[in-house]
Amino acid sequence: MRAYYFDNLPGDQRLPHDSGRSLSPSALSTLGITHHHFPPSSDLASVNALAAKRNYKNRDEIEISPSTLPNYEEKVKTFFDEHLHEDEEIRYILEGGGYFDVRNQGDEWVRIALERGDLMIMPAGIYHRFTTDEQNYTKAMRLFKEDPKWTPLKRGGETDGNEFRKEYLKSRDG
Ligand code: KMT
Ligand code: NI
Repeated sequence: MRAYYFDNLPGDQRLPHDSGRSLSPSALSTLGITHHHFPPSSDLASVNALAAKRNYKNRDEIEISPSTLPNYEEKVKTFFDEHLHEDEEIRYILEGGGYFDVRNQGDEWVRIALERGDLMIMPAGIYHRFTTDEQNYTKAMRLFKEDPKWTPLKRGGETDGNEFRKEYLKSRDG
């Protein structure tokens, strides 16, 4: 995992867009984001323990690649639409990699580059987007609580007033 400010330059979303300015894990944690690294082959037990501790009962696996996901190019653009969820989301990268971009306190994009074995916990209500990288391959486990409310809500006037958004800002900014 590496976190850095997005460069905001034009170009394919799958390019690194690395401004060269990094973010520390503690800066990420002020956004409510937690990261772990569990090598997939040896360490699914650690993922299971984390899921059990947080009361996560469901999971699925998604393989995002041109050969496995119908309408790949279209889907990848959809994942890259800025949105929030009304539920915490856990993403565990099993193969390949990808980028999650999240908004910081100043509404700037922070890019989180995830690789095989990276597990990220993102709070409900944070504005974010996802893209594959130049490998065009992300195999990820998505972990859900009992009653997942993980539908993406596209950022717009209404989402700013969303109760989960307001909760998130309260916990982030005090
Ligand atoms: C999201 O919330 O944007 C996603 O779950 C993207 C696909 S999972 C790597
Ligand atoms: Ni999302």
